[in-house]
Amino acid sequence: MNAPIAAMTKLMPPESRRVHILKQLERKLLWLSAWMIHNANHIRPNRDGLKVGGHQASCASCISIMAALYLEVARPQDRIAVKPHAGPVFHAMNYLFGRQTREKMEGLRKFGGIQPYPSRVKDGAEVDFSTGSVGLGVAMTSFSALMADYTRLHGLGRTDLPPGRHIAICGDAELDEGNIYEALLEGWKHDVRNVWWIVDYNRQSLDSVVPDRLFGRIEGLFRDMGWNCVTIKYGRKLEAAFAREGGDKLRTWIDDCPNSLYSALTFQGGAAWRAALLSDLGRSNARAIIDELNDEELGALMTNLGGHDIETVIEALRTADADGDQPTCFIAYTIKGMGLPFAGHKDNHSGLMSKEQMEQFRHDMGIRPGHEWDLFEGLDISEAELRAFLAEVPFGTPLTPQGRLLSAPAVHVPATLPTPKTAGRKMSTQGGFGDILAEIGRGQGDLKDLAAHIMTTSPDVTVSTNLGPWVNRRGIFDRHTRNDVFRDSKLASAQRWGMSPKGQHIELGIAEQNLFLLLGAAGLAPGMSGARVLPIGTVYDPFVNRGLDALLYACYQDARFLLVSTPSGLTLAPEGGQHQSVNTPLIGMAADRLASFEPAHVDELGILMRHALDFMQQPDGSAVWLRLSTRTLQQHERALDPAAVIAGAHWVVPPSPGARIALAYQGPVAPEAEEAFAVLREEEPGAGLLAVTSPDRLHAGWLAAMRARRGGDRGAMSWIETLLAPLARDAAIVSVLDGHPAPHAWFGSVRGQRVVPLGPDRFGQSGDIPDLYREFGLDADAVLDACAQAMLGG
Ligand SMILES: Cc1ncc(C[n+]2csc(CCOP(=O)(O)OP(=O)(O)O)c2C)c(N)n1
Ligand SMILES: [Mg+2]
Repeated sequence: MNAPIAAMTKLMPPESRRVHILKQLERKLLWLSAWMIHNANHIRPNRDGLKVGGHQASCASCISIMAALYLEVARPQDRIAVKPHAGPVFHAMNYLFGRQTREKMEGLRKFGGIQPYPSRVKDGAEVDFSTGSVGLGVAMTSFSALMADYTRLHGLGRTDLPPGRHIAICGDAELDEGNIYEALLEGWKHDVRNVWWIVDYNRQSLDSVVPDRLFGRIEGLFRDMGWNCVTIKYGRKLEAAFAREGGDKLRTWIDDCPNSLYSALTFQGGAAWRAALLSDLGRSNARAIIDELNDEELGALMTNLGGHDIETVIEALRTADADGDQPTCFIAYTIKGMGLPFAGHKDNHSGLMSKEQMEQFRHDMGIRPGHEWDLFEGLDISEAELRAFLAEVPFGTPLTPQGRLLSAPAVHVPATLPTPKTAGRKMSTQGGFGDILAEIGRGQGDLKDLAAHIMTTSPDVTVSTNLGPWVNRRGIFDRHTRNDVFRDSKLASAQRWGMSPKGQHIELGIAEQNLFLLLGAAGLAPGMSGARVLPIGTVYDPFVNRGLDALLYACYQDARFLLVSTPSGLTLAPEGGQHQSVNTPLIGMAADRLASFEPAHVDELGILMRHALDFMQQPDGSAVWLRLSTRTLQQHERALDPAAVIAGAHWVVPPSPGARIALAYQGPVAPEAEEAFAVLREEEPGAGLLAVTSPDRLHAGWLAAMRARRGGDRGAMSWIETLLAPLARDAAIVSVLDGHPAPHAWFGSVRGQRVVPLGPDRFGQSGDIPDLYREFGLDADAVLDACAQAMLGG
């Protein structure tokens, strides 16, 4: 550093010195984020000719917001979701704190490098929330705040750590996502607190500049939902200009300036600003403010928005911090691409600086070639002073000696769960689920601890998915105790819905995305709060589709929970229409970090519920999904091998060696399969009957075995291969499920056998089960026809 400048700046009073250092660090963050993307696109060898990509403009837009938050206001216990396209700024910030490596940053968007969008699982413990599918990370903070209250009020987790805020830095276009408003409404119902959303209001999305006056509407929405709303519109330079004579006219001019014109002028620079301003204000007393500035200064003044003025941002955040725990939305006006050559250009979302532009930028930033990654390059402060500053940043202190990712010991799950006595009875899997959970809810003996850690939730289908008996025992969660008026008035109801901080069920409104966001937040409780929560969420099976992106988002973050979707398929017959689900078994197979099952009988269900509660706690486990039904089936007295049920299938009637046919069923169509099987056996005494509990697990096991064999482990064998081994090489398999038939179609590839898979590929008819099973080819006749077809090779 230039010695006289250093001496001069050191003489500044402490507060201005502090601001000076912050501004230097903003430069560093701007440089590193842009360079990281440039390096990935223009410096690293490119093997496939594909554009690597990155979002330099999105990063530039939120530099001051992130610097203010991370370097001044945030505390280690705060949990922060960073808008997806600012991932590089986030990584650069961690680089400042010594929590990110140069190698990783050089590998941005490369295999094994850091992800384009912050990822909990892939980028490591510094990432509190993954982001990428816009809107979800923002809403997630509201649910994680709710969970933080839940775990604290239940005495779960780290009581030694102070409560933090749950903060989202979000793009303005994220507020177009409907899930944001669903979450706002739900948050209001639950009186969430300690949530901050800081909107990077650059008035640009991907394609274009957003309409004017939109924010008046959005601000109103936040206020209506009980949020505090703070607009950070202008920076200090502009405020000072407004305070001068004629300044009011300048303010009115900017306030009235359409977003697209403001963006275009920003891109064009000082001369364009002057022309536009003089044409409107040239004859007014605002002219003096304009005339005394050269073009560069005028451009700087006109783009001095609040979101780029770190002092203004810090002041706004600190004021809200002092105001308490009310949810707060900050609307920070910014310019997309601020400080970069394409600032304000409407097409800049995916724009990358050219090599020439980057060269100029490097020069302007005072970075010598070969020193691009050096932390202290190009700054007018000494390394020692910078290090001393960073050492004092509150967020720079690790949350715990182990870092930000907390953990919680596993809760013991007894070897068997209290499964209802079913001998000689008819029962549905949904009924069995409710009964088992209600028994756990008694909290007797070795179930006490397990019961205390379970948290249930449902989007307004608590009663109709059979969570009622559990809720009656464990109560509804609310930060405030609220009596059940019906109960107090002695009005008859099967539901006892008193609410208290000790309740263990979180009742949600209908929005399914909220269910999955809450399951996601609850499923991350060990890492976030050091609390073991065993979340169980229920939903109607078809409406998994409604929340699907949020479900996949929860799994992508490796959240651990049990999803119970019921009722499902055509089997909920008279409901018809969109209540019938056809595609969900396929989703269960294709979703990563989600093990899905569909038991037919309650003994299988008991095994799978036990497995789920255990598996979701294992380091190499995952979330679990059970697809259930309201159809009551005759239950069997039998001894099951739990390992087979968990691995995905078991022989109800094992085939004879060399058998020419087997019948496989999944879920509530078991009686039709059994009926057809009885007839089939008269012709084919060696035939086998297979109960499939999880095409997902069978398929995953098969893929794994094939991979292992390709890798040299010649003896690797999957469960489906073992199961099908007794059948003749040219045997036929007829399969049936109440869902799209594709999840079974691959059985034929395992050993080259013929499969006739049955299952609806259409939906939408009301009717009773006999009608619908006949119409969609699931009844015993259809199964027998398929057997004949399969045997004949048709
Ligand atoms: C659910 C979803 N839809 C679409 C996209 C593609 N996309 C990525 S960024 C973006 C616009 C983002 O604009 P904004 O949130 O304002 O961010 P910024 O201007 O700060 O880059 C879109 C449409 C996405 N990532 N996720
Ligand atoms: Mg934007």
